[in-house]
Parts: sequence; C-alpha cells; structure tokens
Amino acid sequence: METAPTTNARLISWVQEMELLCSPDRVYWCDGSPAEYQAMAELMVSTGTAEWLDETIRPNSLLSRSDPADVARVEDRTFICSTNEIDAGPTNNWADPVEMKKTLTELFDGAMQGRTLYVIPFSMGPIGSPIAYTGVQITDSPYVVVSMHIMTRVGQEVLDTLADGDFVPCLHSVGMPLEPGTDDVPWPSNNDDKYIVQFPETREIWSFGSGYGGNALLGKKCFALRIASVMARDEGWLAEHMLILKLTSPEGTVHYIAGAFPSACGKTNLAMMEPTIEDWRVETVGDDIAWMKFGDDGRLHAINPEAGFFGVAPGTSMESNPNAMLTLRENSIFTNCARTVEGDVWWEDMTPEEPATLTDWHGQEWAPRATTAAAHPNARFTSPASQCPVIAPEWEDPAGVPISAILFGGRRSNVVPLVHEARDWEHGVFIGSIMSSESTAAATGAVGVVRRDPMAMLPFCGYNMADYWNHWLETGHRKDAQLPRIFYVNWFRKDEDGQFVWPGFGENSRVLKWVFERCEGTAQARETAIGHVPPADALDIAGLDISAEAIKELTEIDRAGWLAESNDMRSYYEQFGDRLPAALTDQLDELRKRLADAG
Ligand code: SAT
Ligand code: MN
Repeated sequence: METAPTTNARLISWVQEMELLCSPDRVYWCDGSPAEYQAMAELMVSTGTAEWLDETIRPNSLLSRSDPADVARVEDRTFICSTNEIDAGPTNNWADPVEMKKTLTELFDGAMQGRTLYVIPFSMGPIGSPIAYTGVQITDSPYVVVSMHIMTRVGQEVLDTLADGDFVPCLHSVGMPLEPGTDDVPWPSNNDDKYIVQFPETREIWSFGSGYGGNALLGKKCFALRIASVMARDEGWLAEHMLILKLTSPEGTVHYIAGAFPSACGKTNLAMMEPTIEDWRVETVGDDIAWMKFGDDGRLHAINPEAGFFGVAPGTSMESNPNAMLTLRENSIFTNCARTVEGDVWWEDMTPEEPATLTDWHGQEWAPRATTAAAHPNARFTSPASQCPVIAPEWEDPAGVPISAILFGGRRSNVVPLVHEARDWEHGVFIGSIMSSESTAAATGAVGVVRRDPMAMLPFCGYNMADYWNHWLETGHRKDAQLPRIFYVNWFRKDEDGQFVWPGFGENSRVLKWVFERCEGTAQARETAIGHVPPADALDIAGLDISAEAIKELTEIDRAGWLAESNDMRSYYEQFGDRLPAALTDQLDELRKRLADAG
C-alpha cells in the first residue's frame, strides 16, 4: 500500500483491512487537487466512462452515460441495519447487521480486482466547522472520485483537521471485478446485486453494485442524511433534506429559510430563484441538505454540508432557473444527458426548440419528436456551488446561518393549499409528519403516485420515523429555544384540465414574501382548521396574471379533502404502534375536531 498521508490509526487499519478484502491492483489516497481531478477525468475519457464536451461551449466539462439499469436511487435495495428491527421502523428496509455484514463481506471479497482502490477523505461542511463532520470513502470508481471533488471538500486539509479524530467510513464498489484479460465496460456496475447499506449504530456505510448519484456518492444521502440523522438524534441537532436560502427584503432585512421537499420537487429551483417581485433578493446557501445546530442565541444555525449541486437537468432552462444554467456553464459533470453535434449537452425543455439531431442518453442517434426522451428524466448535472451567481457570501460560514422559517412541501395536485402556517412548533411537526408527494424519477419505480413522505425524509431517515418525529418534538422543548416558524407550501395544484393553477418558479417569491412578513410579525393571517393561511389581500399578486378565482382555489380549505386526508393519516400512523408520539395523535384528533366544527 501507498504510504498513508495520515497518522489516524483507525483510518489506516480500516484501509488496510478493506484492501485485503477487496483485492484491488493498487491503493491511491486522493489529495483533492485540480491535477488529480484532471487525471481522473482523462482516465474516464480513456476508458469510455466519460467524454469531454466542447471546450469553447462547455469548458472543462464531462458527459457520462450510465448503464441503463443504473440511473437512480434504489430504495428497495437500501437497508438500515440496526440491531433491533423496530429501531429501523416500518418505513425502512431492515436487515440484521451481522447477517448483512456477512452477505456484504462475500460480495466485497475480491470486488476490486483489476481496479484501483481510491481513498477519499472528505468533509461534509466547511472544514473545521463545529457543525461539520469528516467521512472517508473508499471506492473503485473514478467517476465517484471526480464527483466527490465537486460535491464535498476533499483532500489533505481534511486529514490534517481530522488528526486522530472520528470519521464515518464509507465503503463503495461498483461491484464488477475485472478478471485478468477481461475488458472493462464504460459504466461498470452490478445489475444482479445492489446494496445500499447503513449501519446506524456503528455509523458505517457499505454500498455495492451501483455507480450512480445517491447510491455511490456516499457523503450525500447515505452519510449526510441517513447516518447524520442518527448522529443528530443522539447529539441534539437536526440533519434534514432541506435547501437553505437567504431572502432579503427591499429594506435590506434578511431571513434565512430552510425547505424540505422530496427529490425532484424543485429544491434547486427554489434555492436559486429570481424573485419576480421588485427589489426582493434570493441567494443560495444550499439546495439539498441542511445540518442545523442550536447556537448560543437559542436559534437553529444551518450549514450546507455539501460543496456542489447534483441537480435534475431536464426542465432546467434560462427560463425556469437561469442561475442553475449559469452555475453549470463549466467545470461540470453531466450524467445521462443528450449530446448535441456541436459537443454541448441538451435535455428536455433546456431550449424552446429541440436541436435537429442529438445523441441520446443511450448513445443512440435521436431526432425530434422521437417517442423516447433524449435525456433520462433523472439526468443530472454536478456543479460546484461556488459557481452559482447567487451563492450567498456566507454560504461557507462555519457558524452557519440562523433559520427563521422552515418550509415543508410536496407535489400535490389537490387538497393542499398554496401555503399555510403551523399554529406552533408541535403543529408544525405534525404537518411535516403528514407530508405527501407524487413520486418522481429520482428513485426507480412508478412515477406520479402519491405517497406519504414525512419531512421529505422517507428514503433518508436512518432510524424509526416515529422516533424521528419524537426527536423533532423534543427539539421544540429545548429550554430557551428560539424556534423557526413552520409552513407547508404546495406549488403543484392542478385544475380540472390538469393545468397548474400557480405559475411557480420566480413567482414563488410572492409566497416567500408572506413567509418573511410572518417572521417579521407584519403579515395578516386567517385562522382555519388546518392552520393560518394568507387572506386574499395578504398575498402580493401585483402584476401577476392570475384570476381571483384561482387565488381563492389556492388558499381555500377543501374540508372534504382534508377529512379524507385525515382518515388516511390515521391509518398511516397505525403502522408505528406505540412508538408514535402521543402529541401527534392528539394533533390529528384536534385537526379532525376543527374540521368538523368548521362544517
Ligand atoms: O439521491 S440522489 O443524490 O441520487 C438524487 C436525489 O434523489 O435527490
Ligand atoms: Mn435530495
């Protein structure tokens, strides 16, 4: 083995042990340097894993096409291996940790034959921040190495700061050993065996068989959410699937807002939106994950543990999200996008007109009006956050930013109004717990099916969801806590013709303005059975082409719809048995009573 650039005894022995198990040809410790990035990129180009895009159109950027069977997170292959099944809870796949280790050890035995074992020391959060943590990923995928360069902070400084401290070991293999004399494929993966496994008690991650996104970049969902949610429970903080944005009023007053939305529901768009209301400004702190700890001021201070964006490409355009388009103009990795003849990337709705010919995400020639999409619906861009034109100057502040409001939201074509505010923290936790959304292409499986996705954490909570709600409730009981206000938003209401009622995107600033003014204590609210909604004149719709009828529809309480929802919530809650916090059943009973009284 190459000499380890660290004295951390546990790290050295873990790497040695994994080298013995995985039998790679060599071991390489990543230093996070630009030269290393370039070398890895060239390696990927030479093996066909990636190709360079045109240097003048999309400088220093790569396009990768994955195996068609390795395009999204695999929730049915994702496991939480706590000693007791009940600690994983009914919404997670559980497996016995001893059994699972045995299965995985067999799979990893010799898994890196013919490949290089890369050791990637990375920091989730600004290096040295009291809210940040260190991870070390072992992988046999150069695609993972370059992606981790963008998505996290990688290198020697991480090891120096770690010193002899604690880290989360993240073991990853694409699961395709190369027997001597066999040729590699452009996107090695294992279509028979995929395992994305978290061991919450020992804070370990083992991932086998996939090279894609959240399955393979283990700092993201596996560490920053599944393992970190457990750490947060044990240590009294919050690890959440939330964007973080900075909202500045025309007067220069600032509020930071965190927002939990399921994958592919517009977190990236909201985090970097261009407000349509005059002189309001949105700047980005993060687009996917928030780690929040209480400061001495009693407020929750949030950092973005990531350093890049892994955003959904289709639908992203200068129209829908100009700041994302400007972020990905260079130094980016594109996965499963189409390629133009000029050597740029393309995806559905990127431009008003489709290019005359394209190479689609399968590498096949594609013509407009083809029956298949040119880019996979879960095609992604991986870009440095620092390139975002509206990145907030304080986005890397080790102290984090104080959160004034938390938004919960999903994709719901009916029932859930445009915005409503929780009555208090406990009611807010209830609202988060009953969140639901139509499923998207971010995970394999059916798209467009409504499912409960509490706090947008259904695929990402590393322990029993009922205990997680209890942790949220306890967070609210902390002495002297200055808690954020909680809101539930829904940009996705549709009319009878299936058309969106609310224009969304930059117009969502109108809703953010009401949220801001609620934080300031200046906005009116109407009390209803489900919480506080803006009265007709409290929402700034100046200059917006929308009918009074539509606004009414967006802010009205659909009593029958909510009663039906509440029945569904009751049966959803039942699966948690006596782990369900009584406060939530009380909240549900009170909601039903208020709905009945309103009738
Ligand atoms: O988990 S991924 O990072 O692949 C994407 C997502 O689901 O948000
Ligand atoms: Mn996400």
